Amino acid sequence: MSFSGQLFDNASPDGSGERLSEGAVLFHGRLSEQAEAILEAIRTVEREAPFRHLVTPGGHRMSVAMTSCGELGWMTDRKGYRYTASDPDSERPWPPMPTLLSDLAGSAAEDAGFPEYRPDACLINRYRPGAKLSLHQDKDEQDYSHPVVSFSLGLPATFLWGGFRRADKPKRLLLEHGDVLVWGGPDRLRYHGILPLPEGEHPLLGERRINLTFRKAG
Ligand code: MD6
Ligand code: FE
Repeated sequence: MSFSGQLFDNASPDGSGERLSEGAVLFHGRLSEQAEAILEAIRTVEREAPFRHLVTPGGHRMSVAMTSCGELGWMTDRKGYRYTASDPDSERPWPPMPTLLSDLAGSAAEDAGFPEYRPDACLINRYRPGAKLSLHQDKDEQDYSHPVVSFSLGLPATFLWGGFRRADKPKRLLLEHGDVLVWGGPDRLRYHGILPLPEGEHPLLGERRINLTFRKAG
């Protein structure tokens, strides 16, 4: 039947996700069972590397608070966006990436069609109501052949899924607690962002949304 081909095209290689385009798959609620263990892993990271509001090269304080774990951490200041091997606040290496996190990211990447994914950087974003992330490309990594894997926890947020030019009108997508988004291949350099987080109270996270993005940066 005519629609069966379409259903097939919209599934991820392992059938459990929704294919958004050629290189992008959304797995709804994939992390629901592991959410508390993931939050515990984040607490171990933030004890060593607390969340902080970074400053963009243009001098704006970001509304999203960030920290990192893994061999490399993403940061920005007046000098620009980059990855560093140590936390500039403590001058110590970034905390190691908890195995639970790298394993979950690796298996999601595999189910989306990117086997053998070994992220070396995990950026952790914390949103309170009103916090947003303007349209951007993830392009501070060395090699764009590796996908980005993103975990969402807590309050739902509207994700802007754009094109390859900043001016391309983005689609809107709701990212909810437990969702995993994997994107790479031909979609790797799409513009994307997060609309201001609406007020709300999540049973596990309260007035917060946490997003983790895994990359192979070095
Ligand atoms: C966020 N995410 O969801 C921000 N980047 O809070 C990102 O910037 C992002 O979700 C690359 C790939 C997936 C993402
Ligand atoms: Fe991004």
